[in-house]
Amino acid sequence: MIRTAAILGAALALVLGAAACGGGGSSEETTTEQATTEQTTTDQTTTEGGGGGSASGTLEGETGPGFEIEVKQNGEDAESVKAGTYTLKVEDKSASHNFHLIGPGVDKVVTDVGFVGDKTVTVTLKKGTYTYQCDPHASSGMKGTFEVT
Ligand SMILES: [Cu+2]
Repeated sequence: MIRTAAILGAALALVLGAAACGGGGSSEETTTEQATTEQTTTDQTTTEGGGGGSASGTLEGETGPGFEIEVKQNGEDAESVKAGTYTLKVEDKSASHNFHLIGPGVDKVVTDVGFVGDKTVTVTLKKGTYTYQCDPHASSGMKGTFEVT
């Protein structure tokens, strides 16, 4: 009799359970609020001519058409004007007259005899008395004065 040896092979089954890799860390989103900085730029540069508290403004001169000459400030006859730098606008209405301003630091013929029209100049007025005149007729009284304080 032939004996058959039965070989029992043992099978090893290795069951590797796949480890589920769940539950990952949730990343938190951090929202940083940015503060809004309002930049209000108030930068008004006031330029005043002369500085040191001196005044500025406009003076209006007029000569002619008759034998009249005058200087006005704010529409009124200039009598007392504060020291400072002024725009002097002269209206010359006659070819027979001129406009000449004389005073401390100023000796300016703004319009000539023969000229008719407007001329604008800048004058720096200091304390003292200023005379405006028409040269050919100053001796006849075609002149005036104002004080600068
Ligand atoms: Cu004149």
